[in-house]
Formats: sequence, structure tokens, C-alpha cells
Amino acid sequence: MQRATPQEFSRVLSSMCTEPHPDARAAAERFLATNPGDPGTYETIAGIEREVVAQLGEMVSLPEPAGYVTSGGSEANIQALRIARNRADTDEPNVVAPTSAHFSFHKAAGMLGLELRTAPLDDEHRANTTAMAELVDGNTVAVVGVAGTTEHGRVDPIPEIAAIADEAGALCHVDAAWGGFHLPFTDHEWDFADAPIDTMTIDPHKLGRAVVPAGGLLARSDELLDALAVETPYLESRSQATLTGTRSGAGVASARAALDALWPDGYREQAERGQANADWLADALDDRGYSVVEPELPLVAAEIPEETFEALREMDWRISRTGNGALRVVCMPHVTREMLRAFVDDLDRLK
Ligand code: 0PR
Repeated sequence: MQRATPQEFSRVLSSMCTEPHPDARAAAERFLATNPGDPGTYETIAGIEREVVAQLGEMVSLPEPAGYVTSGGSEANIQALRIARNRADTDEPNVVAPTSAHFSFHKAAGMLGLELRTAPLDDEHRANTTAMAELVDGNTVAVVGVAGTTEHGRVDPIPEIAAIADEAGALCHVDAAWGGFHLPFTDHEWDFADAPIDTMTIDPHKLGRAVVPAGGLLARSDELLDALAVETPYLESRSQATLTGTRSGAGVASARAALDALWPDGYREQAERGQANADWLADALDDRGYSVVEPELPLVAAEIPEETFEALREMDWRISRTGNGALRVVCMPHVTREMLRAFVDDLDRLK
């Protein structure tokens, strides 16, 4: 049988996916043929999904969360903007986000007929809230903040962004697709306890150690999710708020198993290890004279020459670049100190 073994992750430094927890793998297999999109027929997995949503709510300080397990962060972001658009009373809706927002927001804007207005970042690669506020007007339906950006792992000033949304009568959406399983163990202000957030993306299939596909959409209330509901005449359940119809029970069950196994101590330990690895790599690169972006979360960005980047890829390192061409290393749970040492040794060899 072909199977992604830990060895297969041994040179992967670019991905936001990782080796699933063993319990998540086993649970996924048990629920492979179930469809939480049909809760009237597949009651067990539908119940498990409600538990996952409750567990995610607990992680982000949201006592009675609404939401569901999506196919990933892209679907969750699309659906959050769809909620905002469907509720608003305007023919020319727009959304305001920082330029660091993931490309799924551009997909969402295209699909939903929204104008996406992106504001420049500050010098620290975080959302510039003054610039964001200037883009907001009476047609703004949502204001977006990112808690753990894809390129630099930065946390936007979420309370300020929520205040901008509130003042505009728009929804506040936080994209914590990647950062959400790390941030509970930091001092950042990013969750429902810190700000009047309406919706959030938080993905079990990234730092949550579930199998793919398992993304997460959370909403402050059922009423927000109702903005997505369509009638489902021939199903036992009367309406459906998800984007896809048939969905992966495997992803849902694996998310539950990973959360049971790891929340909170396992995730805390993983967060500490990932951050220590990122700090170690940042220091190692800095010592060698490369310009490094301070890793606020376990993601290191550094400027290395184009030829060096290409040579490392030739050596089979799975690395990626930011939009500005800087090396980007994501210290996911499968990334060990030995891997990083071997990476830096290869870098030294190329000098
Ligand atoms: N929001 C943020 C902040 C993200 O970083 C990502 C994905 C998404 C939303 C979208 O999530 P889905 O990909 O689950 O729809 N960020 C990674 C990226 O675009 C995704 C990724 C994952 C890329 C694994 C490569 C990879 O091997 O870089």
C-alpha cells in the first residue's frame, strides 16, 4: 500500500499540512464512508461534528458556537464572506482586508460579487488599521483580520479590526486557519474573548493534526449561519448551510479524535516545540548573515539568494517563497530540530 509515512515529511518545510495524530488517522478510516452532509441518515457523524464545533468553540472562548467542519480554510473564508454578503442590504458590497489575507479571499470575492479592498501592511507585516479604516464605507459588509498570516505568521490587531467592523455595521471575520491551534498558548489578543468577532476560520487539518479534509468555520450564533441555509426538500433535515453537499465524515471524525488526544496539553507542547524550532532556525540564519523576519509564530521568513533557494530545492528540500521571494519555513509538528540542523548544514555547504 502506498502511504504517506513520516519519512515522506522528512524534507517538507513549506507545508501547512502535517503528519496526522495516530488517533486521527484511525478515526478517519472508521468513518470513511459517512456523510455528515446528510445528518438524518448519518446521525453518529453528525453528532460528532457538533462535538467538534463545541470543542473548537472552547478553544477560542466562544461558549455557544455555531459552525461546521469545512473542506478547509478556503471554504470557511468563502462561507464567512457569504454570510456577510447575504445579510447586508447593499447592491455594491465590499470587503476590507489586509494585503496579507490568503488568496481564498480573492476567490470568495470573485464568486460572491464582492469588491475586495486590500489595505497595505505596517512595517511589521501586520494589518495597518488606519489604512483599513480608510477603505471602509457604507457598503462594507465584512472587515477581515488574520491571526497567523500565511507568509509571515503575523497576528493582526484583531480588537482594533473588530472595532472598525463594529463601527461600520459590518461583520468581523478572523482567519485563524493556521494560527488557531497555536494562539491559545500565547499572549496574543485574537479570539472571541478579546474582541466582538462574528466568524472565524480555524482548521483542524493544519496545526490541529487531523487528516485532510478538515477545516473549521465558527460563527457567534446560529442566526449568522442561517444566512447560508438553503432548503433541502428530499432530505430528512430541512436545510443545509454548508457549501459542499456530500462531505467527508473522515475529516470530521479525525478532528474529534485529534482534539480528544491533544487539547490542551498536547497542543501546548506542540506549540512550544514549534516555536522553539522557529526561534532556533531564525537565530541560525541570522548568525549566517541572512536577513530574517522575527518569528512571532512558528514560521520563519528569510532572504536568501535565488540560486541558493534553487539549489536547496535541487537537494529535495520542500521549501517555498513569500510573495517577495523570501525563503519561508513553516515549523509544523513533523519538523524536528534534526531536520532543521540538516537543512542549515546543507545551506552551509552551498556557501
Ligand atoms: N487561511 C490561511 C491563513 C491559510 O494559510 C490558508 C492556507 C488558508 C486560509 C486556506 O486553507 P486551505 O488550503 O485549507 O483551503 N495556507 C496554505 C498556503 O496557501 C495552504 C497550504 C497547505 C499550502 C499545505 C501548501 C501545503 O502543502 O500556503
